[in-house]
Amino acid sequence: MKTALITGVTGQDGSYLSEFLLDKGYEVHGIIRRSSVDFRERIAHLEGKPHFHLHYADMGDSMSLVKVVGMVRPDEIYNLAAQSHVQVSFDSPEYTANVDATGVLRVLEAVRACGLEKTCRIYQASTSELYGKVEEVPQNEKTPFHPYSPYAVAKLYGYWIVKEYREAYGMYCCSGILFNHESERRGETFVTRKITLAAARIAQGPQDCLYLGNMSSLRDWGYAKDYVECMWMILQNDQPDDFVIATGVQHSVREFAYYAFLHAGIELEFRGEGLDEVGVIRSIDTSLSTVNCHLAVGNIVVRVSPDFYRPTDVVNLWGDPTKAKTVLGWNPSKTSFEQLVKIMVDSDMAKVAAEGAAMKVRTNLAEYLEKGIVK
Ligand code: NAP
Ligand code: F7E
Repeated sequence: MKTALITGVTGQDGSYLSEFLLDKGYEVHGIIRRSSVDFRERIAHLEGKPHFHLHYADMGDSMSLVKVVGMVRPDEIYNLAAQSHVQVSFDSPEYTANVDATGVLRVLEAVRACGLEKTCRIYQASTSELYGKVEEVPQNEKTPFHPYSPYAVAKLYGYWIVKEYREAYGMYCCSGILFNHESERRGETFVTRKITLAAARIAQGPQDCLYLGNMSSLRDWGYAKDYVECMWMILQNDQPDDFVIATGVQHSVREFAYYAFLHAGIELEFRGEGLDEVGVIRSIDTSLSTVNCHLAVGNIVVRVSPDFYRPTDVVNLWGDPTKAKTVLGWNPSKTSFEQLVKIMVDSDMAKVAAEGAAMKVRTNLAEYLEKGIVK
């Protein structure tokens, strides 16, 4: 039985990768922190399972990493832990560098300190943000990097230190240069999830308007569940190497919003430009029982806020997954853009409906308590 150690196990990718590796028969160990940014709900269903184990450690604490690596002695490490929000990296650049850049070095050194450099394979979660202010479209493994945020600069260090340890010490360590990948487990402040949650809330009532930043930004969005398979495939390859993981299809934030709202029963029309751009309701699918009856054609439900503009924004990401397809046999077209939007909206429609039902129960209970109907 193979043993894997996952940093960032509580995150979107860590949770899917844990499920994937458990299904493959791995013993899975994950690193968690005392204070999680997101609640541990993504892995709650795995906790207590026989081959799933959690350990406290932190990417900023070498000693804790050495201890866990020494105890687990993994065959494979998936280094997914990061301060992963690009906009946040402008507010906390030093913290981002410590976790996303030096953190990678700490993992590599932990493996060496434990004498596992000849046996342990390491996957590093690299990113399309390395292409940043892009110098070529679409981007592949040979496209020059031009990082365009503190996050990207930190991740560039991670990419190069992995390459360096591969060449200097003959370690089996690789970077997956992943383009944006989303899911129903995506953090709620990333643009896709922010949109699908808002579309569900606006359709069902509890929200009036969604505020976005640059809607013209272009991304190559894939499904996280498909991408974790490729992370594993990268570590099963004969030779350690770096791979672009992407779908090869590009859409704007505006298009994502259009399809998400459409799936929630609201057709949008975008009017105006820049800060004055708005998303207006063109039509409503009244056959959907979930659509709130207070909505009307002509209502403005999307607006632009400068709060979500970035000091430098990456606006043209589009990946070329040919190498992963041909060398690893990975299928980049398993889940289409339309399917991805549908999966996310369906999940958020159900979540918002459940929140509404729970709220109703609480309100009724408060009323019954007040009237003395229940005690
Ligand atoms: P995510 O949901 O934000 O998860 C990040 C994970 O890192 C969480 O488990 C978090 O733990 C952990 N973490 C953060 N700081 C840590 C620290 N100091 N010590 C230990 N753990 C820490 O990210 P994701 O979307 O799954 O992405 C996984 C990785 O792929 C990240 O490295 C990200 O930068 C990279 N990436 C993501 C994408 C994408 O589109 N999703 C694309 C390219 C690359 P807590 O729960 O304790 O906060
Ligand atoms: O932004 C624009 C924003 O925050 C996408 C991380 O997983 O993928 C992710 O980073 C685009 C940007 O993801 C809003 O300006 C408009 O151009 O969803 P995002 P990201 O920055 O691409 C890469 C590959 C990673 O490696 C990262 O870890 O959408 N945008 N309006 C907005 N973005 C956000 N968050 N919120 C808005 O309101």
